[in-house]
Amino acid sequence: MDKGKKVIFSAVQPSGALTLGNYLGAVKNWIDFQDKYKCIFALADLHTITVRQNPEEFHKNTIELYALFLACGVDPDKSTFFIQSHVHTHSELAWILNCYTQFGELSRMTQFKDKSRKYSGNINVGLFTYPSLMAADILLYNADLIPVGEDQRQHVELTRDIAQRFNSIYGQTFTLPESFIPKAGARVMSLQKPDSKMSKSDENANASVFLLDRPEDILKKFKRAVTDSNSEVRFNHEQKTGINNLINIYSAVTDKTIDEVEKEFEGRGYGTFKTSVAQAVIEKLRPIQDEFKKYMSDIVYLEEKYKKADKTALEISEEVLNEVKKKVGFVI
Ligand code: ATP
Ligand code: LTN
Repeated sequence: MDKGKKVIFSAVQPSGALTLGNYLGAVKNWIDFQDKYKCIFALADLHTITVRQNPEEFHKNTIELYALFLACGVDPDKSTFFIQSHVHTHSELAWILNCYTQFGELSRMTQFKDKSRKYSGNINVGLFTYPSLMAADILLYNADLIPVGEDQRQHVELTRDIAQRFNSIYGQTFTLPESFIPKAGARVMSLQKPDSKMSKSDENANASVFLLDRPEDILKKFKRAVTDSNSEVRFNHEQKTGINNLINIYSAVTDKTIDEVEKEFEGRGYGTFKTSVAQAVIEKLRPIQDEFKKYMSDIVYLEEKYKKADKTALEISEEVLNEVKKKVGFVI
């Protein structure tokens, strides 16, 4: 590993097509980090099976997502971009960390509570221990910074607690990670229910904009976006209205500040604004969609890139796992 450079780690689950929320909250920042830091990224496919998947779709989503990340600008020659289930150290450290994570801590995780409600017929143990696997992902690379959306902050904090606990029992072993949460785009909300976050597994097709959506569908979704009965394009700090979400999206996509956006649309009404947001998103996504098609037509290239990254990830993480095992007292 490059000594001296801070380590960035992040992952996304291949649980469906990426949304604009995933892009603005996570992926966009990954790209910006690549030149300055040692970047390690993963497709968190072991996390994905905490919710029941259709095998063919899950398989297809994983390959497509790998291609989509490259299309978004993840450079496999600059960053290590691997598939979590290909690197056995993750499951192994996750088990060990389970034994240093308290039942009470996991019970307090809001994602667990939300998902238990959403998938009430399948509240499996994996869903419960999801954060210890995520902690393993992070700690295996001694990552310093974790770029994620707001919803993952709690999991990164728990990772710090677990690392600290382990270090205090066995001596300095793990680096304590910090989350990196972008200002604009940290929490992109559903276009239909602006009080919940935009999510790739939302059943309402109009609620989420997907990176591979056709321009006409993107326009339709923004035109139908739920807003309040006012008409002034102003950020309302007291209420989490749909208009706040649209302003946020426009600001993140165009790199303009909220003030600049308000000025640009002064006296122009919600209708015009919705069309402009759609247009800005369409233009942002066009080159990504073109690149995606190119990568998908060369599966051999994709395979070559993830296999190389899997190998690098294994080499780095095995060292950390062995140190942990030694400290705990395993015969190795
Ligand atoms: P699922 O619907 O399967 O739970 P998801 O859309 O919530 O998926 P994840 O795979 O859990 O997406 O998250 C991938 C990354 O995208 C994480 O860093 C997460 O914080 C970020 N993210 C997810 N949804 C949003 C959102 N609406 N706004 C900003 N960032 C988001
Ligand atoms: N739980 C994350 C995905 C994820 C992750 C990680 C993110 C799995 N392991 C490690 C950052 C670091 C999510 O996207 N919901």
